[in-house]
Amino acid sequence: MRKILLIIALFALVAFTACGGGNNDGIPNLPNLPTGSASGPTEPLNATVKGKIAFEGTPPAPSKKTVSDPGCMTTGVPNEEIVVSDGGLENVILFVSSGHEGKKFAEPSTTLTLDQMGCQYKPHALSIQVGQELKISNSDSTAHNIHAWTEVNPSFNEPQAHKGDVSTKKFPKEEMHFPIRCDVHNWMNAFVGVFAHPLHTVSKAGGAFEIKLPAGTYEITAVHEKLGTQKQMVTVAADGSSDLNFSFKG
Ligand SMILES: [Cu+2]
Repeated sequence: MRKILLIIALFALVAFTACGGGNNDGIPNLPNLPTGSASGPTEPLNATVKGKIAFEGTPPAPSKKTVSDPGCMTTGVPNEEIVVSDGGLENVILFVSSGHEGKKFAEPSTTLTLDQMGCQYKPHALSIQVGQELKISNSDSTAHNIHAWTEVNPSFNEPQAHKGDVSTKKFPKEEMHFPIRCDVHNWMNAFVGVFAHPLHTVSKAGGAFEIKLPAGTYEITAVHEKLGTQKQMVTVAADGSSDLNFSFKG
């Protein structure tokens, strides 16, 4: 009897460990939506939703992490958790979270890049389509490793020991969101969202963003790695443009 209880306890422990309980910042993963199931022609992305992610409050003073590795070619890297420029919040991932169901979209045809340069990931935040190529490279004269802390997609953890090392990855499932980290330099991380459609982007300088999409009414979700998630509805006509603004409190 004692042996059986021990086995049950072990199974429970394994199940608990395997579940994980979502991302460590409390943002749940998206459900795994089927991809490529819609039939007919692909949707023209002939409408635009654009706007600004405002940052409310006092932006944090830019802090720098002291770097001792000479291969980083820098003595300090900026903290990228909250990046504010011109009153706008950068590195917010924006995506269509409803309204796109049943629409068929073109397969991704471009390759995105994630470079390790100056012992930082560039870009810090990126959004990518399921099946789209991501070229991850090392531009530094030091050893990095690329460690994807996925929960839905297959994880990977590979050394990139030399300048010029390149690895190309694809993500088979939607996942919002996961970090890619370098275990050698513990401040290095990138923040990645994978979507089954091309209706997503990342806010840039000044918090500006633009998403190309088909005409329709959509729920747009905006996610920041530290400041949480917001959702808003927007309607846009074919060949038209609609403004949409968010505001995150620091
Ligand atoms: Cu590194």
